[in-house]
Amino acid sequence: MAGKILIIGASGQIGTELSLKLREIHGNENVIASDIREGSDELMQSGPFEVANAMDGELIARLVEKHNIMEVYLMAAMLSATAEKAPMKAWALNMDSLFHVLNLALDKKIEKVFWPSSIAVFGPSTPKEQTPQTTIMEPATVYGISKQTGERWCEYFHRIYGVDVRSIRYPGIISYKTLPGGGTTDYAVEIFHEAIKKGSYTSFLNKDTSLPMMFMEDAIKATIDIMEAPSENIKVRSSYNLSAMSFTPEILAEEIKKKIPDFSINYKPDFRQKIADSWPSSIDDSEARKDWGWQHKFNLESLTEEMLKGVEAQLH
Ligand code: AKB
Repeated sequence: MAGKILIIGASGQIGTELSLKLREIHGNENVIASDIREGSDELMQSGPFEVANAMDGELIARLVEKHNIMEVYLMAAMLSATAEKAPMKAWALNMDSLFHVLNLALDKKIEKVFWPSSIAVFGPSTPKEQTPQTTIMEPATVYGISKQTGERWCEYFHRIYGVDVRSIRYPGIISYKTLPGGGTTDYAVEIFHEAIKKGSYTSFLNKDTSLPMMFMEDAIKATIDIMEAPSENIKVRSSYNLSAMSFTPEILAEEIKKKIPDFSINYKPDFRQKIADSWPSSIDDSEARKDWGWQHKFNLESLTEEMLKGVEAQLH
C-alpha cells in the first residue's frame, strides 16, 4: 500500500480487534498500533506498536511522518461513565485528540480519518424509538457533549477544508477479547463473564432498560466498510447512525438462560441508570444502509452463542 495505517487507542476494546483485522487485511507491518499503554499479547506480537498519548499532538505528528501514515483511526476516548467522574479530563482527551488528527489531515500529512461517535450524542429530548439520523440532540453527559461537538467539527473540516473524515455512532459494543472500560453499556459484556464464572450477575441497569447493541465483528465490519466506501457515497460527514439490535438486561438474561439454565440475575441500578435513560432505545440506520451498504450479521441469539463460546474458551 502507498501509506500505512495508524490506530490511536489500539489497546482498547474496539481498537484491539480493529488493529488485528486491519493487519489481516493490509499486512502486519502496514498497521501501526499505538496507545498510552501496551495491549494484549496478540496485539503486541502481531505487528508494530508505539506507546503514545493521544493528547500529545507533536508525538502523533512524528509517528505519522516516521511510519509514512496515510490513514488514522482515532479510537482513544474517555467513555460515558468515567467521563462523568472526570469531566474536564474527558473533554481534554476527547477533543484535543480529535483536533490533532483533523489538523494533520488539513495539513495534508494524512489522507483519511476515522473517528467514532456514539449513541451518546442523543439526549432525553430525542425521540427514543427508531431514533432518526437527523433529530433533536441535547446530550446530557460529558461524553455525549464531546461526541456531538466532535461530530460538528468533523462535518466542518469536511465542508470547509475538504478533509476526508468518516464516522459512525456506535451503539454498545459487545466482545470477549478485550474488556470495555468505563461505559454505560458495559453490563452487556460483564454479564457473560459472570454467567460463566459465577452463574449469576448483578446488573447496574434496571431490567427494562432497552439500549442499542452490536456484536464486535459487526462493529469492525462497519468501520472498515465505511472507510473503504468511495468518498462520494459518504453523504453524512458528521456521523452515521448504526444499528444491529436492541435489548434489555432482562431479555439478555433470558437468552443466556437458554444455554445456562441455572443463571440468575438481579438488579442494583447505580449512577449509570440515569445515563442509559437519556439514550435511545433503538436506532434508525437506514442512511448507512442506503449510502454505503451497511448490513449487520449478528442478532441476539447468535451474539449470545458467540460470547458464551468466546468467554468459555478464554478461561481454559
Ligand atoms: C458507553 O457506554 O459509554 C459506550 C458508548 C455507547 O458509546 N459504550
